[in-house]
Amino acid sequence: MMEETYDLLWESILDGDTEATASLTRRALDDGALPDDILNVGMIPAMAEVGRLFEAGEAFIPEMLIAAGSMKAGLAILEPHLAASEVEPAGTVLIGTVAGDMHDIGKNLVGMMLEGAGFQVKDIGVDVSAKAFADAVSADPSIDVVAVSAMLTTTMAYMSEVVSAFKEEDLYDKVSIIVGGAPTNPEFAAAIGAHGYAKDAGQAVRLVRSLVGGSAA
Ligand code: B1M
Repeated sequence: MMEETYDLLWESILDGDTEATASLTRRALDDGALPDDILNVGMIPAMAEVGRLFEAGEAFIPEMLIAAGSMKAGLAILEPHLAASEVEPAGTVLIGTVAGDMHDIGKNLVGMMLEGAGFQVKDIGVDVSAKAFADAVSADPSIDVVAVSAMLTTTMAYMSEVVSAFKEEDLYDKVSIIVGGAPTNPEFAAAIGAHGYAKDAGQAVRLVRSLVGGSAA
């Protein structure tokens, strides 16, 4: 029965049917589905399928955009359930997507999961320059970790400029810079001098916990 809801959810995201995505997400929650399952079984595979269709030349930018809109509608409903933590903030994470890159769903999800794990999250948005990342850290000494997202092979290279800016501004040893996003990998992270790499939102939470320590649940 839950499979049927997940199938419909998948379809609604591919169709860009925002209302259906929202109501199916609510239905799944009402029926007792775990927020993680709704996300990982119903939603993320739909975005992977949109990406596959785009690559195959069977979907185009408008289709990717409307699918993203639906996914966001579902995520907005899931958010309070993913971020249902009552622990004291164990650290502060600045998160953003690098310059030239507009993808924000993965970044938003990582931010939500970190909040759910008890961290304070400052989201600096998309298309963020190395200087803007560094300035944000200079302006807020409470930031412990900087999480940088990139979804394009063309923009991931820019992550090394973020690391360089932190070295130049003498911030590299004050915070941990961690990277993630589909084209990135641990070898790349190590090569550019990032302090860590996370494949997905769950790993990002574990990584931040290991870097910051503290008692976040
Ligand atoms: Co774009 N796009 N897109 N797109 N888009 C991809 C990424 C692509 C793989 C599609 C494809 O060809 N199969 C491809 C990149 C190819 C490449 O570089 N190798 C691509 C392309 C080419 C483009 C354009 C260049 C297309 C064009 O104009 N010709 C263009 C670029 C625009 C720009 O940014 N300058 C473009 C535009 C767009 C839209 C704006 C239409 C839209 C984005 C809307 C939005 O985000 N608000 C869009 C979408 C929706 C996608 C796909 C279909 C879905 C992305 C997504 O939201 N996934 C994507 C295909 C795909 O991913 N299979 C694709 C769901 C999300 C939950 O997963 O983002 O991977 P993800 O995040 C994960 C992990 O990666 C990780 O954790 C997250 C949660 O588990 N993670 C982190 C992410 N950030 C992290 C940070 C961390 C840690 C983990 O910090 C430590």
